[in-house]
Amino acid sequence: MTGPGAERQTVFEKVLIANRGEIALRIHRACREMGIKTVAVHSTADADAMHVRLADESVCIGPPAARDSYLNVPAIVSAAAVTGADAIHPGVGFLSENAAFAEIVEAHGIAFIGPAPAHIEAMGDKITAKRTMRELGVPCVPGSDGPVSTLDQAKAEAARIGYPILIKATAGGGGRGMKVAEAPENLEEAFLMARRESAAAFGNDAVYMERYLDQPRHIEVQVAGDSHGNAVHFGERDCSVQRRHQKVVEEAPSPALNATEREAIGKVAVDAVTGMGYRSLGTFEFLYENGEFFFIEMNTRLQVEHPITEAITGIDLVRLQLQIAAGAPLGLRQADVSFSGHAIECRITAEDPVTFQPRPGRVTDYHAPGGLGVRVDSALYSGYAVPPHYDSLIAKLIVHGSNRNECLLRLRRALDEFVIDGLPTTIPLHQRLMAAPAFINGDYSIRWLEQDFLAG
Ligand code: MV4
Repeated sequence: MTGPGAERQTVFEKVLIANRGEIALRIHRACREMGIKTVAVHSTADADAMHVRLADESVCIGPPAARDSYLNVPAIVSAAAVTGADAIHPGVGFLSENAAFAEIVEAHGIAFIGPAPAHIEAMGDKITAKRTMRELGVPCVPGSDGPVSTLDQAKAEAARIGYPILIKATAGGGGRGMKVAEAPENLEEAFLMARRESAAAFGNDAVYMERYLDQPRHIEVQVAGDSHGNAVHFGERDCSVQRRHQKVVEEAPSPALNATEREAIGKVAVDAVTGMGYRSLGTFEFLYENGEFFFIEMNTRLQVEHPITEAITGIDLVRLQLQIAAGAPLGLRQADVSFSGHAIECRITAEDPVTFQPRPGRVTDYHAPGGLGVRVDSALYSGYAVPPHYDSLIAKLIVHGSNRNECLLRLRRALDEFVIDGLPTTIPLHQRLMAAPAFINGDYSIRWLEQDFLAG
């Protein structure tokens, strides 16, 4: 499962960053600190982007629409070939979990900074992912052990699993193609709707069934495995504060777990990484309810919320990801990973803070907060025009404190200092969230933001 040249070198000379915005900047920073040259690729809408300015070289790969630029595989691979990049970092979103892209990159003798294509593909198919995990001893949500293709089969499975039932797309993720059946009389409609939505969204109408968990928390475990059989975990993140499957706030550690649960879930994830021979950073997503963990999905990429894990462990995860992709051993054992304090990330988007309508525009004035324990990952600057073509995330505010309360006090202070003028942002939403009793008490589920906080 090692990439080309894995044994030959310990670090890359030049990395092409196949992404944009704050994450492209984050990857550039890791490369620069490692003495690695960077190539920025960008659409015509991103010619003035911060990562383009900072990179050693840049290549325009197409017009604004992502499908013509950041998803344009021939343009990206050509840019790598022309600039002599020896590796491509896909960032998050876009091509980061596209197994065919990883394969094409490697076929061109360029290292893909991520896992083996076979692992991306296996985890991209949610039934294969669950089956793999179940065989490795990872607890999964009770459900069908494979696709459910007929209504009769769905009825039989539902009777066995018990209601309420959730029907999910095999090709899914992000909540599309998901339908709940509360009782037997709702099953037919839910089954047919889930299949129809899955076919429309993914070109694949295969679905599977699970027991529906009503008020779980979304808790994910950050792991890393190398090409020498070593694996560690970096603890968990609680990402339950979501709206329409978009994370809004994340924190580490989860306020819901005790030390025993934390250790247990970390061990489960590490054993699965070792069992799979998985190489790279990865994240195991679990639903947690009534003291029980259930695996739902594995992400085979760097995640947007990785900085909170960096804050509590002091480890540069992007540097580690680059080293692993170059074939280096992890260089740390589980006992070397120590956890300190508490971290919270607020995702700030260029959206109306009440309606969540995207509001791109020009930043007329910008001032980022600072001070002890405050990190801002953002590609914004005064005068920058946020383009309308992409995700509305414009800044991540990551605050670390020696305990959760100190972290909260510091986060409120940092939010009050943050100035982004010229366009509406979700900073006021975060200010209200950080004053909400349920958040302060750590007492929230995946339903809380939409059903209580925003509804009430
Ligand atoms: C679930 C669930 C309840 N029960 N599975 C949402 C997208 C996909 N990643 C999995 N998702 C869910 N799976 C069972 N058996 C509830 C969700 C879910 C959710 C999960 C994590 C974070 C936010 C969520 C919001 C709505 C639904």
